[in-house]
Amino acid sequence: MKKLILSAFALALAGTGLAAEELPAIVPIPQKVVADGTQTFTLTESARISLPRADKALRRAAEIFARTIAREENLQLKVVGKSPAEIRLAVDPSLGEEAYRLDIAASGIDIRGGSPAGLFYGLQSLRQLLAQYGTTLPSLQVEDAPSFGYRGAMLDCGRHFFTVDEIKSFIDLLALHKINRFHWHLTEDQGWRIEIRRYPELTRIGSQRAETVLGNNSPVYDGTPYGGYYTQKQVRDVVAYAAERFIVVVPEIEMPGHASAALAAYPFLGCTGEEYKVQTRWGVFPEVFCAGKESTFEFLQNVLAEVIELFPSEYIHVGGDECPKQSWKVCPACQQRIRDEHLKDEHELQSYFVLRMEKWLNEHGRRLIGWDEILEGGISQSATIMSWRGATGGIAAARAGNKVIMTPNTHCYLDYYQTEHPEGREPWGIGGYIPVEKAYALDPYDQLTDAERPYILGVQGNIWTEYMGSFAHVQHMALPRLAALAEVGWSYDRRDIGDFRRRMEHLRKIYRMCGYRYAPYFFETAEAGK
Ligand code: TNX
Repeated sequence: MKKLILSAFALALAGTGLAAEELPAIVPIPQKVVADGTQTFTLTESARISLPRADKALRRAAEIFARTIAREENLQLKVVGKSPAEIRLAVDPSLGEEAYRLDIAASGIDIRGGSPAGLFYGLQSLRQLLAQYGTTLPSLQVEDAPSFGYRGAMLDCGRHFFTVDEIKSFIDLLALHKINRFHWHLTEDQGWRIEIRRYPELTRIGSQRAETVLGNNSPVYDGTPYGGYYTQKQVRDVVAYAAERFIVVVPEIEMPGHASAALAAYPFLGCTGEEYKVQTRWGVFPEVFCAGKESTFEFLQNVLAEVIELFPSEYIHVGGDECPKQSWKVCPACQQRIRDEHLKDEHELQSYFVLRMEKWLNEHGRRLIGWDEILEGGISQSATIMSWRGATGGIAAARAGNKVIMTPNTHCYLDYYQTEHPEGREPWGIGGYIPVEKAYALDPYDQLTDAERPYILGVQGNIWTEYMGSFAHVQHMALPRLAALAEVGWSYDRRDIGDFRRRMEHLRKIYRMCGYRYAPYFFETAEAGK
């Protein structure tokens, strides 16, 4: 039997003139939608988009929208300087920075944004309405603004390399979901992926591995060399592409752990200076940057100096996770550093390491983000924590007055399986089980008091790619769970899984039109429940 599940949100709209199945279906759910459905407006082939002023960012946003709509709706919208036009854009500074209002009436479509970013989000909502209704839209009004300022997604390009075109496609996918941060994980044990001019061996040697282990660290290897990296020109291109979609690229340069590839390129960076290799298996490795020698800090600061030239992001991620301390324990230079700096142990040595990097970043006008391990041994007040080992680190950091991005592996790890019995059904994953419903249920404020809440900047989904050799696989893992996390970040206090299901049926049309390889499981459970 077909059962229609209506949320409180949908019920509130049900009396407004549109049948339940015709209610607007925007993901993430807007703050407020009023759909009277008494009138319609039809976008025709000759429709125009007008701009309030000669704003370059806005013009680009309108052009990107027009190009998207040409592909998805087969309409050739024209971007014109000013009215008359059918789609009218305006900046309204009385609205919040990322907020927008969308008004569809018989006389046309008006979108006001608090900034060009807000307008871009209004256009994304219009794009979704066009996919839902086609070119004849019902009259409606949307008022919308995000819950969190940081809505992120991380892609690990260290374990597997993705081309610039694939990265751009990933950015498109984030833009569709109103995600505004792309955390680009660029260095790993298995590959260094960003050109650093001063240190050419990082990419000549560090971006290549001899082969790759098969399966989940089986004894067998594929025997095939693997590698790739982004030139600085390509990085600039990606950063600009993201900026046009109001996405800030947050680069991650891992230290002091996950450093095998850097050490393979420049062995003096390790404690023993012995021969290191770019890893061909997955896991955590004892080859880490030496925290004793000054030359390590000099090297990393020179690397970051190039990184901050490439990335305008206020935040720079320096990793800090999973750094085994065994080499520091037996390294004379590291032990000397512990004595000289009156540190208690190797954990405090890691803090010393991170604090030094933070000081350097701050002096250069940037802020540091690190994984929650950087809490061990003490951190400065100004560091931002990415909480991944559950929410525990994030909660402790918020209580200590540090800013936090919630990305707990209980809800945000998109490399985990999406079904309970994945064998023979899902492509290879790392393990675990995070269905869409689980990601959707993330509460970034869990256990926090009202006073502690402001320390939570937002949420992020993480795509670690040990087991994802292709971009199709990345999409399969990202979608539709990224939509669930986007709704946590944008619509924290107005979520409803039943209504999310209804709306996802429409967003799925865009996934299909864009050729995204989304996972089908969430949609299958909905069908089975009917
Ligand atoms: C932990 S999350 C890691 C990654 C792995 C991931 C696999 C984090 C900061 N470190 O290096 O790829 O688990 O799920």
